[in-house]
Amino acid sequence: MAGTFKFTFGPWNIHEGADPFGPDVRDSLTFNAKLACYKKLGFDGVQFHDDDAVPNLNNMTASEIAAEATALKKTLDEHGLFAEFVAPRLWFDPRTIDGGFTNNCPECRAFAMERFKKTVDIARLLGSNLVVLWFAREGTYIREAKDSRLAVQRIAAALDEILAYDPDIKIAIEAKPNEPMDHTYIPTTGHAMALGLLTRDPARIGVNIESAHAILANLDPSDEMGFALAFNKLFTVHLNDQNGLKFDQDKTFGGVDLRRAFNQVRILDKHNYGSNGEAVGLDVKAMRTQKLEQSTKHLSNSREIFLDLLEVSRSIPEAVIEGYVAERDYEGLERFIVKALMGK
Ligand code: XLS
Ligand code: MG
Repeated sequence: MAGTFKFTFGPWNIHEGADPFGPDVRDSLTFNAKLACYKKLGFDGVQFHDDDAVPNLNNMTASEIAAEATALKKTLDEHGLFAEFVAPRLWFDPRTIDGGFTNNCPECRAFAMERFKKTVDIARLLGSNLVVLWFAREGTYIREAKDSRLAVQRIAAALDEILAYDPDIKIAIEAKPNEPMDHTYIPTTGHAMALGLLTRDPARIGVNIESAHAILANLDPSDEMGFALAFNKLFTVHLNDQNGLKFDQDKTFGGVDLRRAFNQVRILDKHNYGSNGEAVGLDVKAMRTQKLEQSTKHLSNSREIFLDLLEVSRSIPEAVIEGYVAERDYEGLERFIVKALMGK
């Protein structure tokens, strides 16, 4: 049990509370006001979308983007924060209405590729060699709209082009089975890892496992993590929670199923997660009902729940678990674990 844990989140995790059925309910915090929250909430680093880092990047030249990213790196240094990764926001622009790399329109695909390259440039200037790729609109509402074989080949070609573009960049694919699409291509960790095999350097393709996304695929997040760990491909995580098969909730880590959260903490800790610099990202969303003054609690709570579960996990003598396992007494083991979780 030797994980080393540093915590990160993205500026989008402090938000105004709009949902598809209603507008903002909280005032916006400026980016600098958000940055000032990180250390206070117990966090060490920042996750970025490309336009969180350089707003308006579509209308800027390469040197303007570089100047802004360089200035941001200085600001991060002043706050004592590091940039964990940058992710291209490929789901907002009119040109990505039907996806980025799988778009049926060639000019739109070219836009996605250019944007992804800018994301890589920004990451490097922020001192990170990691980009995260969540596939968002790379999927279909109806199957006939795209050819699924061609779509996967196009995504692989895009990854391959990025690997060639920067020889040190690593790509963490964040798989999610649905939302906003009916079905998204590359819906699970296994798909993401297999996709890497179609590129020039599979070693630089890994995954970002989000708890809620695994749950939406009806899979157990800790087993997904174990799968990626077995291939040394767990480049980062997005911990949160999810109450069943519905819209992506991004609930506070451990807020729905404490034992499922416990097992995620445990598998990470058991296999020295963090020893190669990996961070624990918390992709959580405040409830719309939270007042502005309390709208960062989901972040500090998620981190504290992680650390509480770590304490529980580390307090459990391995020999006791091994004893139950040796007897094949899994009913006994179940009672023992539930007691530990209840502090008994
Ligand atoms: C959406 C994803 C997204 C990524 C970052 O479901 O969780 O927020 O984490 O691009
Ligand atoms: Mg996420």
